[in-house]
Amino acid sequence: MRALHAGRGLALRGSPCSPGIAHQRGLSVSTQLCRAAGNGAPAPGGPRRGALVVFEGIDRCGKSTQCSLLLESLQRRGVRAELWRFPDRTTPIGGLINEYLQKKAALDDAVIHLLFVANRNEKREEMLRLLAGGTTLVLDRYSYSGVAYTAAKGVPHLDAGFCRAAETGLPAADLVVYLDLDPEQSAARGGFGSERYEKVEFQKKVRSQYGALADGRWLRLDASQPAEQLQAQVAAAVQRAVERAAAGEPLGRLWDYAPMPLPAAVPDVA
Ligand code: Z5A
Ligand code: MG
Repeated sequence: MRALHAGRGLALRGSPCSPGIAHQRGLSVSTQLCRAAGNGAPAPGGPRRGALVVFEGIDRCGKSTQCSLLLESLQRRGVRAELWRFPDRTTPIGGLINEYLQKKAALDDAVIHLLFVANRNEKREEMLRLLAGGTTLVLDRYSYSGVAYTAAKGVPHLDAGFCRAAETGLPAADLVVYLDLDPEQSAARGGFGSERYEKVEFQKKVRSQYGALADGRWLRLDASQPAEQLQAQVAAAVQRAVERAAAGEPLGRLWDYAPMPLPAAVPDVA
């Protein structure tokens, strides 16, 4: 299964005509897909914002499997969507994180934590621009991993409060799909054990941190169900989140869900 991860960190793009692709090629995002600055409500006659959907859970619980199935299902329904992974191992910061996770580099716990935070912040602007332009983003891990994994280390100065504060300024997910699985079961799935945090005892602590983070925007699913069964539940919940976002529900910020201003329209120079 690890072979699937050769491109870990690569933003898996959605429709080839998505604004992300245009941006990747150095083109500006079409004004048609952009929106005026505001509180998240759709501009009159303007595009509807996309939803921010995040998958979380311990190692090997099935996040990447569900993310891919969801992307296909959204695209089949004509929803413009992109799949991203955090950490994004393709950036220079992501490269350092990759070295750390693969145990090729040792880093202080605070330093690696802040690198994960920086890795999200280097994608923040693009994330907001795509959401504002109507693209739904499916994220394979995000800030919630940042809090759960570092807090699970039990380092006194890196508790959950510290970790949450470091995420300030990033958008909150409209929906967190939390795939809950017993670490013993996830370990039995194969491919478990090669990276730094892949130890059953540590994953148990991470699971407990996730339990403390969950709120009303989380959909907790029993990840021991067959993948197709899980996907049906995921798709239904995501559909509702996409509709709420399109109807003008403001994007919230971490951690209080106060409305987050979306970026102003990007001029079309293409
Ligand atoms: N980390 C952090 O510390 N701080 C941060 O801020 C962030 C991350 C963002 C990144 O790992 C590590 O970085 C992670 C947290 C930390 N460390 N750990 N642990 P990652 O995201 O690159 O990898 P992962 O999520 O930990 O593992 P994974 O291998 O990508 O697992 P997955 O995506 O959840 O599972 P999967 O690849 O979809 O499936 C795993 C296997 O189970 C595979 O053989 C599937 O065929 C099988 N599978 C999938 N679904 C099912 C079902 N439903 N039933 C049975 N079998 C299934
Ligand atoms: Mg994965």
